[in-house]
Amino acid sequence: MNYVMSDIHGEYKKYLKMLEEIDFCDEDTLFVLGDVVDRGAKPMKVLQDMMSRANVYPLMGNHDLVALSVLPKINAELSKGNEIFSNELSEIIKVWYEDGGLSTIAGFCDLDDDERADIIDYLGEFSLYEVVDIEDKTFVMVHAGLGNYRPDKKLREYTQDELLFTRPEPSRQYFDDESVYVVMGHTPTVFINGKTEIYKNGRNFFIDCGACSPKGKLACLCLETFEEFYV
Ligand SMILES: [Mn+2]
Repeated sequence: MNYVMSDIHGEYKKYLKMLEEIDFCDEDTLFVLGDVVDRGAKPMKVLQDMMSRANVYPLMGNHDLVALSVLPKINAELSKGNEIFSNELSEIIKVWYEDGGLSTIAGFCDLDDDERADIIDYLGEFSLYEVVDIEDKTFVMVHAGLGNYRPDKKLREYTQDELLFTRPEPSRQYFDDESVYVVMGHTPTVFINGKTEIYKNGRNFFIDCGACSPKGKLACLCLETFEEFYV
């Protein structure tokens, strides 16, 4: 089976519980639609688990993109034995802190040299979108949506900003072909319809159910059956 989760945001316990809930096995595939890091307590543990599994495909979220740009700078200071707050990095780190970066930075600083290098390499492998054909349907998966959508625009022509930071109109349908579905995270469903459940509108699925908020849930969608799972 093919499964999709999004916006895990460091919620390691919920992530592991969800893998149990869906009986995730080597024959299955899991797509993680970005924002693995920040906010929740253990983003490094989530990343390390994901990278240990060949059947987990990571997609980039806006928070992961920040991590990929800043962690190499922090790593360079740590490798030299320097304090990370005692140089020009401190201003960048402060901005990231204010957007939930504390657990990512703290967890990263606790890792050894090899583990830090692995995290940076892994973040560098995150793709901007994935397309998968399942039976008679095609699923386009992307963290935030297809910003500035045009029917004739190829997926590879979208910018990082358009794919990772956009807030799409939920009812906006993409692609004339009615077998093409779009699965997105980034915009918590509670902001769309007030519910912490997967929000479906036509051929759009919004699956960020706010795993890192007190009343939120981690959601998982099975692409074969459209079955929904929550922890
Ligand atoms: Mn996001």
